[in-house]
Amino acid sequence: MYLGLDLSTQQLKGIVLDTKTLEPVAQCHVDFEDDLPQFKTEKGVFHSTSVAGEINAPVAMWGAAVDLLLERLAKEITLGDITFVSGSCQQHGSVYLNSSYKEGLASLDKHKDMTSAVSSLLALPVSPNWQDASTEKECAQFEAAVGGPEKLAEITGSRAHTRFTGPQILKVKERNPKVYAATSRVQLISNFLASLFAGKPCPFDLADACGMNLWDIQTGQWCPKLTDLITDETHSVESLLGPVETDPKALLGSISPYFVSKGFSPSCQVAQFTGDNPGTMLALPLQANDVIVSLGTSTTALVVTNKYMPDPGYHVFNHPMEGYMGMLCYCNGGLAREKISDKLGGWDDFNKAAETTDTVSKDNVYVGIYFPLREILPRAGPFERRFIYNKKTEKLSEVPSPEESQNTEQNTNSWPPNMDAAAIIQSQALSIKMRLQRMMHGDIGKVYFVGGASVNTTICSGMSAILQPTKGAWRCGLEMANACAIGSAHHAWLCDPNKSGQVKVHEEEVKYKQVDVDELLKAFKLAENACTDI
Ligand code: XUL
Repeated sequence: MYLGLDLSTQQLKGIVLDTKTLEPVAQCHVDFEDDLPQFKTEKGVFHSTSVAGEINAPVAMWGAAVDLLLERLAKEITLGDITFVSGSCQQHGSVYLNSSYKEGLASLDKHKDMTSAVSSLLALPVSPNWQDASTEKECAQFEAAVGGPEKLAEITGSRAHTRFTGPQILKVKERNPKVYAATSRVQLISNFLASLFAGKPCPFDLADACGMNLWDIQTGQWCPKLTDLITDETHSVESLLGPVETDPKALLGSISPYFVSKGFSPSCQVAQFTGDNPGTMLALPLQANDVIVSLGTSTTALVVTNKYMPDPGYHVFNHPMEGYMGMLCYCNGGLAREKISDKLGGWDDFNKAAETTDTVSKDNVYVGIYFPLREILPRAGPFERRFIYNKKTEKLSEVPSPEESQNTEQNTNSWPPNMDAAAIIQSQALSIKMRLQRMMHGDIGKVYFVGGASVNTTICSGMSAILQPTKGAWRCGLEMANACAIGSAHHAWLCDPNKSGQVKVHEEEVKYKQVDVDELLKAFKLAENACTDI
């Protein structure tokens, strides 16, 4: 059996697949807030009360979660039947290891549990979380070091982002020098978790290293101008970061004795662990230009690309197997739609409104932009803004919301109350379409909808009408709520030299109506420009 792990913000999930059929035989999860209340996190993290935007997670909690997950899995399967293990972990978070980490990793089995074993390895008990926004100053230093955001994106695949690991390490170096002095090695969450399973320090995974703002994607090396920011006379690049494994199928070794004592076979092999977004790419059999739209709390669009086309407006990583992947990450996804649904009276009314309202009329195009949180793509908000574009004059005018409008009589310049449902679905998809066009060569192939809101056919149809995939739109439903854990189990399978079987997708085609995408894109671009402050 293959074990795939997903260490996400709020949970640790494990899925076990049969080696022949690749169908799930067991799945379990541990919820950090509910199952591990002793760590006192709120949805898996701590929000600092003293440093603005600082968000951390306790590292030992993940050790406790591993023990509990395996205890739960052992009730459903024989752990000794697992032949390969892999994992996908929340991206960007860094783990600061102390000077005895090598011996510590080699002797995890001396500890009675993984909580104390993990604690014994750390120079800093917490890991900066991807939701952290406390490193604006360090981001400016990163962009300045190479000559601006475009240049940084060209080198590392992304402009500087507060959650990215390089700016986070610089923050520890500059604002917490005692911890930095006590740190011998910094890992990502992915190679840290892999190191626990392998019982030795593991290299970075290539795809996940691209989320650090430190790795030069084209030369395949750490970028010296950037690593110079975080190293000093006692922390060389080699000792602080260590190597990056560039072969995604390279195995890390046999599972550590700690896990053998829990019932694993000593011959169980540890494959590389990667980030959750690269891991999700392996859940489905994607071809170049196929897109995964993950509809969760946030929305992410993931695409397989053959060509490296960096831009400060999105992320490019090495694909977890070969080539590249592009990623768009929006924080206004599910919650923004839910706000409109609440206003319209619930999901049935939202869906009906979306299905029965046209955003393109004979004269006008209606575009709404809904950012209840400050958005990453583009950096704008928080606000809700509504625009009407006149097709003849090609002019855009901003209009008040139906609630603000004094105008009780509907006229050509007012926003119909039911318009918001269709407009939010479309503007989220238009933003993806516009940015994908810059990132991809050619048209979108297949679109797969995964994540919680992929069960809503109206949302999937509305988005598909904008994305217009040439090879169809597909919904993978609730099964793919676990896409990330499934992706890591597939990674384990890909690394098995004796593998058989093939990935099967239980997909359902999404039907959609034709809309005038060109007019909508024209209006959307003008509306987004009117809203963007940077
Ligand atoms: C991606 C990102 C999140 C995390 C947590 O850049 O920050 O998707 O990986 O899921």
